[in-house]
Amino acid sequence: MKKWIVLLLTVMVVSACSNEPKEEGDTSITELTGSNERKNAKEFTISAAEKEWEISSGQVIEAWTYNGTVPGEEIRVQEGDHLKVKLENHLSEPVTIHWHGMVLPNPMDGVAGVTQNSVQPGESFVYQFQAKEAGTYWYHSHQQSSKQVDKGLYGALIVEDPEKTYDSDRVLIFDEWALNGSSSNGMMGGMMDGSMNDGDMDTHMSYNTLSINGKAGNAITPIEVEQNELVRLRLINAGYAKRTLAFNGQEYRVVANDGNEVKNGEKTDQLLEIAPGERIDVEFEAGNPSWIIEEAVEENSLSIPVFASGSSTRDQHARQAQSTLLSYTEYGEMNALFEREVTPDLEYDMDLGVSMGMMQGGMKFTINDETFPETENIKVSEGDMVKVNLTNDSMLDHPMHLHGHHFQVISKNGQVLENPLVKDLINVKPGESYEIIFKADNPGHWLLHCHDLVHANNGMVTVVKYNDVYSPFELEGKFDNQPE
Ligand SMILES: [Cu+2]
Repeated sequence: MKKWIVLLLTVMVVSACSNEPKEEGDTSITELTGSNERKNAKEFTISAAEKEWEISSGQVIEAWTYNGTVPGEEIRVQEGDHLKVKLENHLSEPVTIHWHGMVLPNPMDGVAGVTQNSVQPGESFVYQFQAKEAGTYWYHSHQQSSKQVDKGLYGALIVEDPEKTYDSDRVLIFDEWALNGSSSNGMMGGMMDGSMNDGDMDTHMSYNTLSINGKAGNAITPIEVEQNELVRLRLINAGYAKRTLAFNGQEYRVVANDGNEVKNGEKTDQLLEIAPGERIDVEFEAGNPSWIIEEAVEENSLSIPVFASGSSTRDQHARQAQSTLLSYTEYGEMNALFEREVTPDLEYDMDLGVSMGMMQGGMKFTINDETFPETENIKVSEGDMVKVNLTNDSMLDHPMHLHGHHFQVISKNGQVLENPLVKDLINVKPGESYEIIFKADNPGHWLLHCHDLVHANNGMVTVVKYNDVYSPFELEGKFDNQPE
């Protein structure tokens, strides 16, 4: 009797967790390499391990790190380089690395239970792929990512263009932490005085400390520039909450959006918003002797001093209020992937919702009222033009990220965009809708999910599945694969 129940339960668990069953003639995603070993590959070893990390003076956290630092060691290569990265796991829990924003072969995408098994403690995994397109990318664990990215398992991946438009560049990675004994400014202060913006209050209530490159408060490293230097800032949001940055009168241009070049953008000093998972590159000409970039919504929560070397006024930072927000849908020019009028082969509606549920924490984050893995998959055939209609009827932001492809934003709130906007993450705010379109030109199983990783962990994930390929990996199972 008991044995019978165990067997029944096992069958139920297996059928609930495994991917679509293999069909006759299907190809395993593990055969979709497209990137064989190269003799001249640039080699890196990334070691995941626990580390005490001093986030600010006297404040030490138990971080999970790639190569001992938060963020993890920066990986910087030239466009066209082949990479060979060995991930070694010295943690007590399984991990992976996902190469966020990179268009690469499916088995290299680093999603536990979808494109690989999670890398067990004491084991390693080798990622090999070509950095085909210059841009700002980042890497992070895609095993229990809501927990592991939060603990520090992320870093920058910079692919340099051989023809640089700038004199020097700096990478700024934003994150937030729940620390004991911090000041009540920042997130909590913002909530108290009502200055917090729409769509952002849910999962971040206890996150009271904002960081840049793993440092908070006075520990944040100032940006030192040369007079008249053209400086590129590569801004990456590795956190759960969007950042709104004030440049305090310093004019800048946006030059890349999710790693894709933006041309002919006007100089502006508007507020700049960066959603979770998003990457925005800006350039400015150093003229102002001393100024600050700061968080505009949560006052006094984050500031980065910028000063020209040799300047004697480095302690007097220019402040200049600005209240309008730069709109990416109405800024600059990008190379279109498709004609605006392209006819899709397939169309999917995705209604993004939030409801009280029976899951841990009480909140469910849904796609068409379902939570992962019960969400409907997006089934495509190679060559299809796929249109996805994203609608957010909830009160929270949902930064939706597609793996393995770029997409073009066709319209926002029913208004067709005049200039193409090419991204791999679009932050859908409360009440907004976007039509996005991508070409199914990279076979495999690819996640499309909310990059507020708490939302992903509580359901807001689906998978784009190419017909004729299958994944041999399963959720849960003996590798405890948990992509979200
Ligand atoms: Cu979300």
